[in-house]
Amino acid sequence: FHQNETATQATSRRPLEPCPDIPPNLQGVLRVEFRTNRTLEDVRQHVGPLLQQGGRYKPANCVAKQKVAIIIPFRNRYEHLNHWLHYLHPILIRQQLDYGVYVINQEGDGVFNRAKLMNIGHNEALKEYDYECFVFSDIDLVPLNDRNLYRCSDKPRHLSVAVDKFNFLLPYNTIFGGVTALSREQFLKVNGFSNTFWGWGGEDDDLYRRIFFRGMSISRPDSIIGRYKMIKHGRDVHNDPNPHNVQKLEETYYNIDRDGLSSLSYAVMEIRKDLCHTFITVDVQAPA
Ligand code: UDH
Repeated sequence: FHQNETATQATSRRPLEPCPDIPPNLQGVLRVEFRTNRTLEDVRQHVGPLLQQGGRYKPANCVAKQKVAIIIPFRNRYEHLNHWLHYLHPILIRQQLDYGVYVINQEGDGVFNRAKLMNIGHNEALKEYDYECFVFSDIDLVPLNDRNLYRCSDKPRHLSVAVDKFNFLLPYNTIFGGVTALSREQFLKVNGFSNTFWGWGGEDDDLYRRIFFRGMSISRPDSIIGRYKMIKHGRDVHNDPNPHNVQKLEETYYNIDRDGLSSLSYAVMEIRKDLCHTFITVDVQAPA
């Protein structure tokens, strides 16, 4: 390097190398507990210094393999959110991702619509950055192994394969709920989630069918890497199991092109940038 220039200055001029395929600082098995009371302020102090406003991060010393938007469907689970942020940010940072965390908050007390919130998260995140990969995650699932990479692969990927609540077993073979990762292309190919699964159940199975009908299959980590701990909670209000959703699974093939990203309609009420996440409150136009 030139005279009067320090080694650090010289390094900062050089274009960054791509990050290694396998992040070097992973820890493997993690200790996770939800008994500690965690406030958002605790989380801000714990992980905030590493983040940029809106829950954004990218590695300083290499170019991340992927740009990943984490989309979380949300209503009234603030305690869970604090646990999730507390555990996930350090993991995602060790995984060397260029990522942002988007919490999509359903306004009001109409019937909940998890899938539509995912579609909205996809669209809103893309307005901010050219994300290539979308990880759709429930708020109450924390991985127990940081080798479970929050990245996309050549197939839509199911990440939460061994959840403690289900004795670390897949409840059924085609399950595609909890935490999933789809590239932008994969998500477009299936026209996103259906927007019409109101209340609990079915929307994840519908997405699995869409993937299958578009000629793709899914991948999963093994059941050691894919272990998760779920935060215990009771059933939410305004999200009862909807018996119509079972019938709707017969209709995936007919609805895939007309019900999804192509027909998505909603109103953004507020976008709030916290240090640890972007919190987007939306009107999903729930049926009266
Ligand atoms: N969600 C909310 N608020 C709600 C409902 C759902 O934030 O009122 C989100 C949250 O990210 C949650 C996800 O949507 O993790 C899925 O919610 P769910 O109720 O479908 O699934 P979960 O696994 O609970 O959280 C299943 C019913 C648990 C009953 C437990 C009785 N012991």
